[in-house]
Order: sequence, then structure tokens, then C-alpha cells
Amino acid sequence: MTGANAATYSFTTQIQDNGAQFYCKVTDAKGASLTSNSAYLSLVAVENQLINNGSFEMGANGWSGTTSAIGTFSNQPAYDGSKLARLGGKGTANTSSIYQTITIPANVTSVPFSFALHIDSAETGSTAYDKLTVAVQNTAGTVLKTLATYSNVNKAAGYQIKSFDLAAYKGQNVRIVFSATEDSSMQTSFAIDKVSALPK
Ligand SMILES: [Ca+2]
Repeated sequence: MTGANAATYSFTTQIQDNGAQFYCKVTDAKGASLTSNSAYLSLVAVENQLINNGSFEMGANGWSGTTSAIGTFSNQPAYDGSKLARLGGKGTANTSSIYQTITIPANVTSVPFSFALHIDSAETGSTAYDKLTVAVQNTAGTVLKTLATYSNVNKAAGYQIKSFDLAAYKGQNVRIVFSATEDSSMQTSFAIDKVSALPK
């Protein structure tokens, strides 16, 4: 680009610009010039994240079900950013769930799936009164596999990262479903954040 004379200059690069060398040459009215050092443009492949809005920072975008469970909550910090999904937390008999459908590519060797989970509860003891299940369903809502079940018994300070592999569903459209049930008293909150499915 020649003739640029504003304080700033911007332009859009193309994929074929990967590895291109950029420099700035400034010329004054009398023809004297200075040339900057070069900068190289290096493009990095974008990760193929299958979960849309897995950190909930865009609110309910991408998620279905009890989307009122997505947001910011006092005394319930997010794992990342400011928003999360909090299932349960009512202390009355209720069920809630959030889910989204993902398309798992056929040509992958593993599909690491993970999320951050924090459980706090007013329940005590070793009886599971309030529960969270994490399941893979087909698009008709039939459970293909229950990946894990958690309860008030698993309450702990802070978030823990839970990891699974969805490779068994490669080439399929499946729903990732988080479902919670609470009994009639003593709240349990299942705080979910940073949901990720990143094929390799
Ligand atoms: Ca978040």
C-alpha cells in the first residue's frame, strides 16, 4: 500500500498471507525515508470447539431447556468469566435441565469432553437426595449413555474438572444433557461452567 498518510492504517489479510512479511516505510515530502523492522504474520489453526457458548458468557445462546438456570448468581461464582449454569439451588422439589446438540465429526480419534463442576449443598450425610446426571442422548431424546451422576454427597469447595471421551459417537448428532433433580428440602446447587468438546 502506498500513499497512506493517516495516523493509522489497517487492512484485512487473506489466508495466503500466512508467513508474509510486513514493514512500514515512511517518506517525507523531500523524499527522505525510514523503513521499520519487519513483522511476520503467522496464522494458527482455530480449534474445532463443538460446544457453542460452553462458558455461558453469551447467556442462553446455543442452549435449550431450563435456560433460566443460565446467568450470574450471587454467592455462586463462575469458573470462567461471570456467567454459569446453576441447576438446582431451590430447596424445593424440582427438575431442570440444559442441553445442546452437537455434531461430532466422523474422522476423529478422540473427542475429549469436559466441564467444570462445583456442588454446594445444605444437605448433610451420605444419602444422595439431590442429583445431577450428565448424559448423551440422540436427537430424539433417548439416552445413549449416562456419563456421570453426582449428588449432594459430592459437595466440595471450588470447581472440579470432569473429563470424558465422546469418540463412541463420532459421525453422529447427539445431545449433551445436564439434568438435575432436587427433593423437597435443603438446596443443592450444581454449578456448571466451561463445557468443552474438542475433537482430536
Ligand atoms: Ca463462565
